[in-house]
Amino acid sequence: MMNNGLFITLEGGEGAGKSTQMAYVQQLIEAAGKTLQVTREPGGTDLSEQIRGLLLDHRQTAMDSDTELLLMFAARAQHLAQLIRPALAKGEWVLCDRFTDATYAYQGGGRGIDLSRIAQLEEWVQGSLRPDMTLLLDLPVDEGMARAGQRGELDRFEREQQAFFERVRQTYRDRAEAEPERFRIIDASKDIAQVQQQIAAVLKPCLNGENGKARGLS
Ligand code: Z5A
Repeated sequence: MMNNGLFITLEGGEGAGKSTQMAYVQQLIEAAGKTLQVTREPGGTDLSEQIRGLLLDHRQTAMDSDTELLLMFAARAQHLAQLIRPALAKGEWVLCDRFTDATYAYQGGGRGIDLSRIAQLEEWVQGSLRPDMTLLLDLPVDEGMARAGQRGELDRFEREQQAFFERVRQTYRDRAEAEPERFRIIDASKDIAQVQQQIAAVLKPCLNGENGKARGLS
């Protein structure tokens, strides 16, 4: 029987620790003997990384919200076609730093675009493909901003105000509440080692093959 790889996404607000924890998640999955593709959004392919450059460029102050939304899905369409779907079709695992939940959180919650419009694009670009598991690194916005504040030049999203990030966080939490079978909420306010312990605990069943499922690669 074909061994199904899982599609796992990491989500969270500003400074939640995704970049810090990606390497740990990668290490856990690879140590369990799985073949893994590690990737990110927006980005993951040459073309999608070029679109990322446009999206994050702080000089693009005139970018319309609809343009931003469509660029996110344009980058995603290429990423799915070139990397994510081929990997899953081969039975490999895919670990992605952000995916469509970020679009609901940032373009929906943050920018105020109607969530039903995002759902239409999701259906068009992804068909039935959804992550098998989403780890949501959740922490209060001010704590995340304080952590992220150590950085140098801020990108177009990092220049947003606290109210924007509060809406982002609330949208993530609403989605996690609506889909408890897919989301695992991680308390990201704990120290790095404690966050890792929570991640290891929620991933263990999948790594032991107790949480596998057939995926419709439409
Ligand atoms: N975006 C969107 O709008 N719509 C979409 O559909 C998608 C994305 C897919 C790029 O994302 C932007 O794209 C993003 C949303 C938008 N913009 N924002 N904001 P990104 O994921 O590439 O960039 P990011 O969100 O800016 O990541 P980040 O702010 O770097 O956060 P992070 O990766 O979660 O944090 P980190 O770099 O791991 O940690 C931040 C600092 O905290 C660092 O100094 C760490 O050492 C420290 N840290 C980490 N964990 C801890 C703990 N547990 N305790 C104490 N300190 C910690």
